[in-house]
Amino acid sequence: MKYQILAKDGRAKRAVVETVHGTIQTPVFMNVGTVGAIKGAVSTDDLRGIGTQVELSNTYHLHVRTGDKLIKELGGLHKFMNWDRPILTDSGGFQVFSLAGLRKIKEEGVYFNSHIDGHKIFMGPEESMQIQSNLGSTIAMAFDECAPHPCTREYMENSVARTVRWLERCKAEMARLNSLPDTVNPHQLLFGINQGGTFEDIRIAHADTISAMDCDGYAIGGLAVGESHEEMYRILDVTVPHLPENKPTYLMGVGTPANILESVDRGVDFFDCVYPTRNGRHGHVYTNHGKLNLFNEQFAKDMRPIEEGCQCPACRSYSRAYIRHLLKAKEMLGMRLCVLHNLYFYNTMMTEIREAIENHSYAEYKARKLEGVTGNYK
Ligand code: PRF
Ligand code: ZN
Repeated sequence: MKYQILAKDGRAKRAVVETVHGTIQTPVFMNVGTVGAIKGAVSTDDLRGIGTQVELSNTYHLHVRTGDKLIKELGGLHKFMNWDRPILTDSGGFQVFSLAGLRKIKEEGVYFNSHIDGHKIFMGPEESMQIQSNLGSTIAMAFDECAPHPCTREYMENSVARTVRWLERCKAEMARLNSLPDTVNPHQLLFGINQGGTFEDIRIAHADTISAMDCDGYAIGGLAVGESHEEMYRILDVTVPHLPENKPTYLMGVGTPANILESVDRGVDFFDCVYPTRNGRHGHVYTNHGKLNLFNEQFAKDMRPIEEGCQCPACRSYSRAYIRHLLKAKEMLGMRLCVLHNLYFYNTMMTEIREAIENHSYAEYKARKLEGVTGNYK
């Protein structure tokens, strides 16, 4: 992997990442396709059309349904879902904590019940790496614990210490898997994950420790889990300077357009979030004049596109009135068009962000965009 910073504007970084599956221009918003599909009947052809650079899938979900062994047998996740650009897989740690029923965290890993049929599963660092290796993703995430928020200082110290030991095991297992003769992607990259909740000193000590462990990139986990936006920005302010500047920095599960604009300004260059897809499925669409709810009566006779001038597949062909009608009639096309518009909105915002950093006009761009996205639609 090669990471090259092309421009900086304040703390904002504009970089390129070269991978075996092609180049990633950062800052980037990864489009979430949990089970190897973007929810809302969005195809990989659609993704290519709306400028998606990286698709994100989940280790845990693909393991419990269909199974990583079968996907490996069929040639890996890229071939299976017909996507040849980069894929990042999350390690399962977070999904196990947020989804699975009864679970027990031990030194060796996590024991939990499947959210599909309740059967007992064990996942530790080695299992997570093996599953991600079977999927053959471009970037694998380390197996971590995203501690509950809030939790005691003592809980957090123990959790973070274990996450460090888990990262050592992830690294060793990944090295072993990448050297096997039948590995789907022998160049698979590994990103470590910083934890520590809102305890600044724990965050910093953990960032220093994992930075010395020479991962391909570093994520900041354990944020956007219930703390305020101000707390999240404060943690980014103190943590990002303790992660290597010459490697990707990924803020997991974030966020709103405003969260992304603020985090780019603090040196983050990878993002992912379910908001554009989840909101789209509920008829909530992003515009530069605030978010609108297409279920509202006010759009019943509105023949304008969701956003004037938007080049997405929804806005190029359909009106708010028609999409509202589809949503009300529970026609799948309604959801699909809203999701496509929202992903296009996010992807396009990232393009604007990259241009603004290159032009050293990020501060002006951010102020203008923030005003638009947080504004109330009239
Ligand atoms: N860890 C992992 N995935 C995640 C998170 C985390 O802390 C978060 C927290 N926002 C989202 N996704 N492995
Ligand atoms: Zn649009």
